[in-house]
Amino acid sequence: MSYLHAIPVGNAAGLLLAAVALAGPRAPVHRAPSDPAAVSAKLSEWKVELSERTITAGTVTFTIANVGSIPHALEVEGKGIEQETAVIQPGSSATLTLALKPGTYEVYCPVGEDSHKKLGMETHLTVTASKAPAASGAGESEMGGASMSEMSESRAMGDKVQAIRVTGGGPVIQILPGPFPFPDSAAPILKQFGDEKEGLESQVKNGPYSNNVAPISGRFTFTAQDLGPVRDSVAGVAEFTTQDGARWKLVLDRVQTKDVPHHPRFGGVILGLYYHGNTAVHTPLVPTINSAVALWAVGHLYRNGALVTDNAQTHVMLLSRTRRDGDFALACWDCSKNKIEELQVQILPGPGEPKFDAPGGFLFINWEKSSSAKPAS
Ligand SMILES: [Cu+2]
Repeated sequence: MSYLHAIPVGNAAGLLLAAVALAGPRAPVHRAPSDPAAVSAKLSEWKVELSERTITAGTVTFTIANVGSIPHALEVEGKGIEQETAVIQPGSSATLTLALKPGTYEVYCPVGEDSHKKLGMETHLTVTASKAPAASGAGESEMGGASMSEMSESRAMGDKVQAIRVTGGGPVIQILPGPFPFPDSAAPILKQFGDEKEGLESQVKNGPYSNNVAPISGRFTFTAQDLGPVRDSVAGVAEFTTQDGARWKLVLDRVQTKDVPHHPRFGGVILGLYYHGNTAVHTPLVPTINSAVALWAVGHLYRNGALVTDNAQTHVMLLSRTRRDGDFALACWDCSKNKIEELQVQILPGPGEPKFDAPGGFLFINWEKSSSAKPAS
């Protein structure tokens, strides 16, 4: 995913000045080092920003401000330490004082059983041996650079799955236009959507997120790789016959990486994401879900063997089950704890292209009991 690379490195000299200013009045704690470190942390949706990326070993006091609009907290984990603040309300602050040994620590928001972490509220802090002083702005900058490349490396080489193969299974349904069943839950979230609000509000009344579904047939298999902001890739084919008897084929071509407000695309593919619903990330007209993989891609779309477009805008996710057995009605506004087995593909025309020959002009297909695996390399 692209979070790591999207974190602003900041101005090293400015950060150093901030650290000096903060370190001033602090009372010494029992550990010996001459300079207890001070790190300020800012929490917001959906990031954790630290004033320092690298500090020296010893006592460190984190001053944590929640500058976001919902409650957050801060946890520091590594080298046998796992300490967190209480929940911090928006506009409030907290402090956390720890004795840190040299090493790399994960610093994240533990709220929502790691759901905030999955949305990006995660960063790292490198603690170096205490004899290396932060003597100058230039020195600090070099250390910052080193820690960034170390982090990239550990992320790339870690045991985190970087690729996933997904196979659609179980009942297949086509979702047709209709009203969204949780308009009252979505309304306060929609208020935050600015220019997009109007379009989304019309989708509340008659959009693609409805209980109006038709059982169909089809298959879908794809492989996606999460390799950073520009190297993500996807390959796969979906074939299905819609309720009107038309045979459709979608061939995934390449990922779409361009972010739009409220719709980050995470470099095209993201493995593990908590979003939609009440998160204010992507449309709230999908219930709140966890996804094993979410991707945005451009595909070639065919109808009854004839090319419709080479520019089909495609959103795919393998997500927490949102629909119930039997009638496949949306069963929950917060579905994030349900089993991840619903495979969803939404296909829209490219910019400026005509609507598809399908109800509502879009294609929205679910495979209700799907599975995923690490692809054989
Ligand atoms: Cu949080």
